[in-house]
Order: sequence, then structure tokens, then C-alpha cells
Amino acid sequence: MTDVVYEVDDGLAWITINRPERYNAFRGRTVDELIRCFKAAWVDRSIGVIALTGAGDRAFCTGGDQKQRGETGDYGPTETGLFEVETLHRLIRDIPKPVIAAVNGYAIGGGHVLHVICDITIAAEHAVFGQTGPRVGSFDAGFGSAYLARVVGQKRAREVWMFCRQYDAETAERWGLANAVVPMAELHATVRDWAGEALRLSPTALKVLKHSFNAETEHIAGVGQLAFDSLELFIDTPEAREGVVAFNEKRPPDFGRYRR
Ligand code: S0N
Repeated sequence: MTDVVYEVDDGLAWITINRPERYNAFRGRTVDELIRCFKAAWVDRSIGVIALTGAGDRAFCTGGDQKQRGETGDYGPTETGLFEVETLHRLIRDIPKPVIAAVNGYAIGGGHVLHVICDITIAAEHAVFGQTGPRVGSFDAGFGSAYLARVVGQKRAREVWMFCRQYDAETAERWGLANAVVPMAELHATVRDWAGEALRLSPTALKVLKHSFNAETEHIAGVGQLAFDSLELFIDTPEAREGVVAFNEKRPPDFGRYRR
């Protein structure tokens, strides 16, 4: 693997997105490797908890790689030819073990969606949360919006998407987006402690409980499919291109002409 590091530490699998020069943004290959890691953690009976994080202390994950998108119009080559971010979302929800997001910096765009889908979020004090899709010509109108609203409430979820602001870790904790906030130096040890607690519990009970929590929001998967269908159509439009070109030219986007 080139984009992701997989490590096992006494019942806890660490899955680390390792593209710090791109603020741990994901390309197609990154998503393929994340899927491989989650499947490895699923089948390994010695693993009881998974932690998802990013390399370094700047970013957890900043979503789709906008430089790659600017260069090739997509997220680059993949094993199957498909960009499988929806499969990754499904896997994080379905894997019958607690998944903890260890948010070590920016959790932005598709990276924010990843931490929202995880069962638990533990954030470093300097972590920053937010969505940027409407600024860069993309959206996650499935779990990224509808499930977010279940987590933080409708008004706050609409604020997150309709203004593309950034939120500090204290706000994320107050909103129920983060379970705990700790100094960066304590992030790994805190996740280790939480994992240790879960590892002492009945794996079957945890599995059934996780899936019972999922059941209540499972219909969002269907909405998500429609949303990704729409995104496929949107992504090649001049309006969406303006978002990605503006990001890469380091200027604000000009969407004025697309208002109707
Ligand atoms: C994170 C931000 C706010 C940090 O700002 P700051 O601190 O000012 O740093 P920068 O100088 O901006 O960044 C540092 C370096 O890192 C690079 N970089 C940062 N983010 C990305 C990125 N996402 N892709 C590629 N490179 C990134 C910067 O370019 C910079 O490098 P240098 O120094 O070389 O210029 C700020 O960086 C920010 O806003 N980043 C962009 C966040 C963003 O818009 N992400 C994408 C949001 N959309 C998605 O994630 C949707 C993708 C998706 O899920 C999807 C799913 C299914 C089907 C399709 C899609 C799809 O969208 O197509």
C-alpha cells in the first residue's frame, strides 16, 4: 500500500491515511486501500476496535483530492475502475466492531463525512471540522447530510452545508459531533484507552447494538445512491468545474452565472 498504513496494536487496528502533503485527501487508490484495511480488520478475530486517523498533525482527511481532480477530472485510477467511496462508507457502518475516528487536524469535505460515519469521534484540541462541497463543486447528499442532521440536528446540519464554515473542536464537542476532545499529544493514548474499554465487552453485544443503531438510519443509503447518481451528472458541469479550478488557482469561486 502507498496511501494508507495499517497497524495492529493488541486488539486495536490503526488505519492511517498517509498523504500528509495533500492534507490526507483521498484519491481512488486511497479509497481502495482503506477498503482493503477495513476488510482485513473485519476478518481478523484478534481485532475488536478500529481507529481511523490521518498522518501528521495537520489533517485527519480533507476529502477528495482536488489537485488530482483538477488534473484528470476524476480521482485517478482504481483497482476496479470504480471510485468506491460509497463502498467505504458502507463498510465503516457495517463492520461489526466499533470504529473510532481519531481526528488529528482538519476533517473537511469527504473527510468530515468519514468521521461523521464512524461510531465515535475523539478529536485533538486543534481539530477543525466542516464541509466545503458547495465551494468546490461537489456534495454528499446522503449520509454526509442526512445522517449529519441526525447527529447535530437539522438547523446545525443545514448551517454546516449552506455556509461551508469551519468549526473548532470545542464547538464540535458541544454539538455532539465529537465524543471527547484531548490535547494532540494525548490523542493516541486516549483512543487506546477507549479501545481497551470496548475490548473488555461482549463482541456479539457490540455487533448487534451497532447494527441496531444503523437500522434507524439505513434508509439514508438509498438516498445516498440517488445523491451519488446526481453527483456523477453534476461533476462534469461547468459549475462544478468552476469550484475545483478556483481551489487549484487559490481564488474564490464565481458561481454567480449559475444561479437560476
Ligand atoms: C483544509 C483546508 C481548509 C486547509 O487550509 P490551509 O490551512 O490554508 O492549507 P492549504 O494551503 O489550503 O492546504 C495545504 C496543502 O494541502 C493541499 N490540500 C488541502 N486539501 C486538499 C485536497 N482536498 N486535495 C488536494 N490537496 C489538498 C493544498 O492544496 C495545499 O497544498 P500546496 O501547499 O501544495 O498548495 C483547505 O486546504 C481546504 O479547503 N482544502 C480543500 C477541502 C475540500 O474542498 N475537499 C473536497 C470536498 N469534497 C469532497 O471531499 C467530495 C469528494 C467525494 O466525497 C465524492 C464522493 C463520491 C463521488 C464523487 C465525489 C466527488 O466529489 O467527486
